[in-house]
Amino acid sequence: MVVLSQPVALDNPISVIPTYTPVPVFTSQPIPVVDLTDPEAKTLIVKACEEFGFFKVVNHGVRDDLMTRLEQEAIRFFALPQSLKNQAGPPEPYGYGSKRIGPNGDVGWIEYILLNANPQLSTPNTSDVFGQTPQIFREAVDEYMHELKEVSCKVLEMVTEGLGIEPRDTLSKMVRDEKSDSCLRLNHYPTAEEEAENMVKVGFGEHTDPQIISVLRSNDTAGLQICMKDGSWVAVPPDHSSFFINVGDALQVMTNGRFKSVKHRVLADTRRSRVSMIYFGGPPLSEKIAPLSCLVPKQDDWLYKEFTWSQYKSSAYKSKLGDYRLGLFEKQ
Ligand code: GA4
Repeated sequence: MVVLSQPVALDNPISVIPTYTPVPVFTSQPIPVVDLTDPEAKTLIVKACEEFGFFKVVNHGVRDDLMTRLEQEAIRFFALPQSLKNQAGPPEPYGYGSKRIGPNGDVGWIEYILLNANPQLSTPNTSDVFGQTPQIFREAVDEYMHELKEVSCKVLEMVTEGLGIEPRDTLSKMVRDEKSDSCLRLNHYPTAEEEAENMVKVGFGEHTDPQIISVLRSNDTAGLQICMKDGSWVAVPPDHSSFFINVGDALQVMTNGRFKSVKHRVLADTRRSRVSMIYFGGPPLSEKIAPLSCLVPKQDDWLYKEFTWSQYKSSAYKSKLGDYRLGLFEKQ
């Protein structure tokens, strides 16, 4: 496993990071695990998306060395002097960010790089900072994104099959589209001292992901928690060789609320730093998002108004992390 050799402090003049009390990890935790080679996988995925909006995937077919290669590139970047890293920021929304998340005052114990799947949409500065090894970094990113797009599409095709939707690429074609607005987030959560007894810093505050699907891979440091339907939080035991899949807001809308966009958050660890890489599969900006008519034929039964992904994205960027973003698009 790759670890940062030296603890990195976040050198950004924001002192107040919110804190939470960590949730105990339950040994009999209920998070579903789906083996993608299991003939029953599509049924299990639909069930997990309905009950949790979240599940772990094993036997996904992505080579371990591809994941560790990108992780090593990320670690190499995060270990650079702050002044160099800052040259790849601020994130608008793509590029390097430290402590500040989004444009509306959210903060967390985190530094990150956000990249669009389309390299032309990422900040020019990002490539400058990777100046010493730009091809190596970009190759690792491109290869990883290519594989993760495949995993996302495979899962989305299992979703459509499990729901009995035809054609089976109804959802995956939005992510496969060359104009798909997908992105990759590389996160580094440095270790954090306990603030007061049992209180740790919040790495990434609670939120749902706006896109269709998110695929997360992390090192073996804990921190991710998901919110259950009853409002309780469950700690997700880390597993560097598996992927964790989230239902995003757009998929909640397209299934008319049958699938839940899962609320989740990350707490800093007191002993080890966490590195995660998340692929967000999004539709093209001009794509219309609405409940799928094959699932909900009568528009009167739609819980959401139709919107374009571009409209949803700009509305999301006007919101705070913890806001309920779909509220604006619900039918009265
Ligand atoms: C949450 C999911 C993704 O990480 C992200 C985030 C984005 C950002 O960090 O720039 C947002 C957040 C995320 C939702 C609300 C807005 C936008 C920060 C924020 C406060 C890249 C995304 O697409 O939406």
